[in-house]
Amino acid sequence: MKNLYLASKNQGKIEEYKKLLLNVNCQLLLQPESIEVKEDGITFRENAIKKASEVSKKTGNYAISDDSGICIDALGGNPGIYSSRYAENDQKRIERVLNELDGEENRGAYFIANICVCSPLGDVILESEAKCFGNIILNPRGESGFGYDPIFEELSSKLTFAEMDNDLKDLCSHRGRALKKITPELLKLFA
Ligand code: ITT
Repeated sequence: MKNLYLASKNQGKIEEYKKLLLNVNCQLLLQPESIEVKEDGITFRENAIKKASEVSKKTGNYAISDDSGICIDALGGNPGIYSSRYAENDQKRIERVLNELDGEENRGAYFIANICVCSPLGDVILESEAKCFGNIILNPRGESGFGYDPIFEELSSKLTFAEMDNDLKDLCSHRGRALKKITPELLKLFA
């Protein structure tokens, strides 16, 4: 069985990938603490490529990365690529967004995920992107998930990501749908 490093230190993402990759016949390994990737790209795609290629080159194994974030219409697409750096923790990031949207009627937003898979030599072999549309609600709802989940109400279900069980979030989320697009290739790669 081939190794696949998950190029992420985000515990919320790690839990989701452990489940999303269950059918792929790989040994899923976590990014070694010693590897720090500087996310200085100006697009989600650039950062995703950087994370997967650095981790694959440094470990000599396949690596999969995910650069994601929430883009809010009334904030001109912010926090976008700065989603994880918008404040010092999830609660403060949520407070900042809610404050910035205070009195704003346009609450439209989307989550986006760019996934990249690199070969053991650091070459990009698979890429995928997906978005999930919704609205930023006035008061957080739900206990599951991570990050901005409690304030993002998905458009069709009217549930926040934090109110969904894992299966439902995987079905409609940016991450779940981006991964689904490349699942046939992943299954072949690790067959
Ligand atoms: P890694 O780079 O180590 O994977 P990170 O948290 O820095 O971790 P990103 O740069 O991709 O990852 O930032 C993504 C941020 O966007 C993440 O920290 C959350 O705040 C937010 N985010 C992404 N996907 C999310 C989701 O499904 N639910 C809630 N928030 C999400």
